[in-house]
Amino acid sequence: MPVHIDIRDGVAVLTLNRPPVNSFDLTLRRDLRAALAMVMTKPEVEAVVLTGGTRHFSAGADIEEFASGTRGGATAAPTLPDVIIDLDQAAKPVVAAIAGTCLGGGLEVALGCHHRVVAANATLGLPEVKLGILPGAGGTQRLPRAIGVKAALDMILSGTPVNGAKAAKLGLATLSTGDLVEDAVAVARQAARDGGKPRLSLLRAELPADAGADWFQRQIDGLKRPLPAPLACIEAVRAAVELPFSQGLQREFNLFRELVVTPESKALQYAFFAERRAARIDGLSPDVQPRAIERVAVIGAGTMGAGIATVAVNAGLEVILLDRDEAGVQKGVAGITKGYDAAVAKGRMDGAERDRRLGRLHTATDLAACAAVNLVIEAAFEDMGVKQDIFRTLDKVCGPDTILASNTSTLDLDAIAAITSRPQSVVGLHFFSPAPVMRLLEVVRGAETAPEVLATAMALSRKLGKVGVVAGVCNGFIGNRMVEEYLRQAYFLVDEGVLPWQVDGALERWGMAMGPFAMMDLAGNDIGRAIRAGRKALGDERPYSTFPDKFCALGRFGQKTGKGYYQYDPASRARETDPEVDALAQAHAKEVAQEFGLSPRVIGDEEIVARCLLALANEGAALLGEGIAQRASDIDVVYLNGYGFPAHKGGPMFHADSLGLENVLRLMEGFLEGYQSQFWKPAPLLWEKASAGGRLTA
Ligand code: TC6
Repeated sequence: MPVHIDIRDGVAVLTLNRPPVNSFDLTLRRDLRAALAMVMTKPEVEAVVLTGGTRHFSAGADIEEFASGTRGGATAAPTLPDVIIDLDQAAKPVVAAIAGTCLGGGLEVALGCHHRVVAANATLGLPEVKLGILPGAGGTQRLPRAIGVKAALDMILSGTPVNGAKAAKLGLATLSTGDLVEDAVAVARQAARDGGKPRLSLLRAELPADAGADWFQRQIDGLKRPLPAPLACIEAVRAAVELPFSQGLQREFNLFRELVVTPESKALQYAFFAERRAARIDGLSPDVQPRAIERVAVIGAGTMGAGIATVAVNAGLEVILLDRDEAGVQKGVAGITKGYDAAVAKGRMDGAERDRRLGRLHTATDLAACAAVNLVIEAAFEDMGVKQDIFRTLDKVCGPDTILASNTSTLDLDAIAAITSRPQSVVGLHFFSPAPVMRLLEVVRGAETAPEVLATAMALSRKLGKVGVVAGVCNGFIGNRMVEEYLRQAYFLVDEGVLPWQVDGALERWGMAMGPFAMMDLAGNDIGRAIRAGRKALGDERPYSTFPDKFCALGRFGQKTGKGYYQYDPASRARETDPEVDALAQAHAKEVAQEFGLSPRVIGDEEIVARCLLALANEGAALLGEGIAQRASDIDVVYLNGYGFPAHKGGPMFHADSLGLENVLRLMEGFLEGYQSQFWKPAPLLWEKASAGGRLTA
């Protein structure tokens, strides 16, 4: 039964039971409405408690319904606002008992109840803005009435949840100190006796007197990006202040209906499911179980190794950090400790927790220390010889069940695996820098990687709080192989006279977190040079702009040298354009124009964006055709979580689909008439899908 009813001494306890997360699909909405109506008619019931079990009170509206329009969609009656009005207007008090996640429509249901009792570790929030919508079931009307307009708008615009203890502090709920449901039953009985607190719908939402008449306008002006959802959130909260409750509610639902079909919301809904799909390994038998990982060794205590060790320690694992000598190891440990100290100083962690985490961090300088761990992650220098030496030794010293992983970003994992007697136990774990911050983890499946090892790596990525994406072996795997084509176009644009900051500006205005030149300044231009040299050494003779190498020769490696394609303020690291770079780029473009006989032309934002983004999608289609990526949506997950692609555009593959693949081909044909036209050869899969009127992400 989606709603379980238990009547205890005059209080009906309704338990939502719609696995996996109690999302309010049409069935649950109907069932809750019916259960509520039924208990209201029972004379022996004087009050109601609504709960959802320990893991999920509710994850909100069923996103699948509005993504696919299935099962009648979110607007099929009874809608969630209809059910919440039933709760709000119930003749007997209704108390929400909240444990686990209480998100979106789940919190809106709780706000429709007359009182809320919450477990300290519950998670309450209105994350709708992250799906390009707004809380459309009364959240923008009731939350300001519960905790004040400013705090409410903060929660609604950020989408960031709070825990139960914080919710109690905000006045959103009463903290349970014992058994949650028993506490809620006690509150319900009391409310039946004294009428309880007034319903939120009867209160007013008011701004503090000192907020100023233009407060809402200032919130709009302060938005990082004026996307439809945050704008509508502000408008709906404004309606809560300015309109009677029922009119505010109507305004909110109308805005919800408009938002749920916007391209931004469609892209964000797609991204939500894409991330969950990425966790699935195609063709893996359900009998394959991941191994338990409790002890990990990380080889290499540089920035990457120390970052990976931090991630593993944070996830509760015992970690041995290794480097060639004690000085190297201690440098890594000092960096990790500094990070924790900063967290303590900022009040994000207490000292005891820091000490517990550091207590899980051990060090060694001899690979023999890896003998008894479940997993070794090698994060040594990016050189095949160095890595093969390490794996040869690991093969000898590690127990037979130890999984051997490499963090290589470009090298051939199969060649590393082949040096061992257990290639089936070798897998790639490609973390992105800085490892504690970046969510993406490419899990590289070698030719011999055993299904159980792959499943373990994917389960580990979840435990580490990362989004794992399976990739096959090729130079650069998914993310970096595609980024090479993106960068190639960016440099070709400079060849044709576009300045680096103009390329970045166009892509950043489009939505990329950082343009390609700023990105290379962050990653290190010398790293880019080494990657290009590595590809050349592997026989890649395709033309490449000479601009980045000329640029590197000047020692302008990027942020780490204070100068790259921009100049950087040493203290704040703020970037500024540099006239020297403009002069270099212009001189370079002049040389290219002479060499290739190019006539000067103006290249605008539209062409810059199209060339860079379609280069990504085309290479993505090639990867998909070669089976390097399991599905197009996995490629989008890589770009959304590792390369600053704007979530509201869905990812490079979704973007190509949004343009229409026929249009994509037409654009590419147009580029065929331009400079370095050989790079506009559409991937076979792109042709295939476009001619069939299909999509890459279908
Ligand atoms: C809203 O409420 C609007 C209201 C206004 C209406 C008018 N719907 O993430 P997991 C599925 S908007 C449908 O792997 P976790 C998920 O796809 C909503 N399905 O688990 C997956 O399915 P699979 C606002 C959902 O423990 C399975 O459940 N709410 C929904 O790591 C397990 O999910 C949110 O934005 C849903 N709402 O994390 C919350 N939620 O197994 C969205 C989950 O077939 N949800 N599924 O792949 C979450 O943030 C997380 O799922 C979680 C659980 C924290 C609830």
